[in-house]
Amino acid sequence: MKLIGENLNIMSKKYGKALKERDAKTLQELAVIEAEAGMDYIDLNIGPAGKTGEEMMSWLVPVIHEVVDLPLALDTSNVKAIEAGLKAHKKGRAMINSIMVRQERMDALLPLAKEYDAEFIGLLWGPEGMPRDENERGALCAELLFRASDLGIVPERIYIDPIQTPVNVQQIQIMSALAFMDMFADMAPGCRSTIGLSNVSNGAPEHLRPILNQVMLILWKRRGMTSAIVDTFDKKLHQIAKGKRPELEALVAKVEDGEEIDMASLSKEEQDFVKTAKVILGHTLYSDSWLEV
Ligand code: THG
Repeated sequence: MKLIGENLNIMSKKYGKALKERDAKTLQELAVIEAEAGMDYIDLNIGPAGKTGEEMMSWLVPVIHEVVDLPLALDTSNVKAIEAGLKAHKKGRAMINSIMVRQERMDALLPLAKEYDAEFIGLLWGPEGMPRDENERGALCAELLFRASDLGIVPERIYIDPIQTPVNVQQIQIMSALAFMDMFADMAPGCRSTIGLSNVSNGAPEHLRPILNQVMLILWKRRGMTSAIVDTFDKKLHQIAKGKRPELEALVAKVEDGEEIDMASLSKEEQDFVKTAKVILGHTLYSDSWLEV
């Protein structure tokens, strides 16, 4: 799986402040950490960024490319800021993060993706907001692919994002996003996929976020997800993404397939993975203390 580092974002205490203060050094240090951690892209999440977005993105892209050669994911709802980022992006192919399946967003952004030969994330968020089930996700995906192919954009440039919701809010939404991924390969050959993984653990206690993210990644990986937007500082997560923890992948698959598991024969780490998989899959109700029971 390709990894997109999420840490350069306006919500972050340290890096959000650095963005607002145009503190290049702090942001460049993060970019180098992300590259050394093996990220394939760096997400530049400047938020909606109102009037300052254009100027901020024009400044930020060359600042980051001064120290790393990675492609950058331009993460903002501000069309002018996206365009400014595309103009400033001279190393490799930029990524637009993201294009929603809404008329005005596609009208504004798909032509830019074509003009700059950029990759883009197609977010399955429609005119009525979040899709309710896998079929609505499928319909939104089909519409986006149709519009893109109409402009001559090839599937290889497109990353579909079925939207990760927090586990402590709606387990059912996670099930429908997973179900969509089961049909995705057939409906969109050659197309790629991605997911904002850390959303799954939003609002969970800080020390429990990594295991939620890790187990969720296994569930996506099992469905052929080709990339994910992730926490650069979670080393175990990277190992899983790169296929270096096959025993944990096999264990989560067993839980999903309803196979008998002898908990007493497992290590503490393995037991925690089993319990967490059961919570995400809705076999167990979410509570902040699921590992203790
Ligand atoms: N899909 C797409 N793009 C996305 C998302 C998505 N971009 C934004 C977001 N979701 C993915 N990025 C993040 C970045 C940070 C966090 C979660 C998702 C996060 N940060 C910690 C917090 O807020 O508590 C820590 C912040 C800090 O660094 O201090 O959880 O779904 N296409």
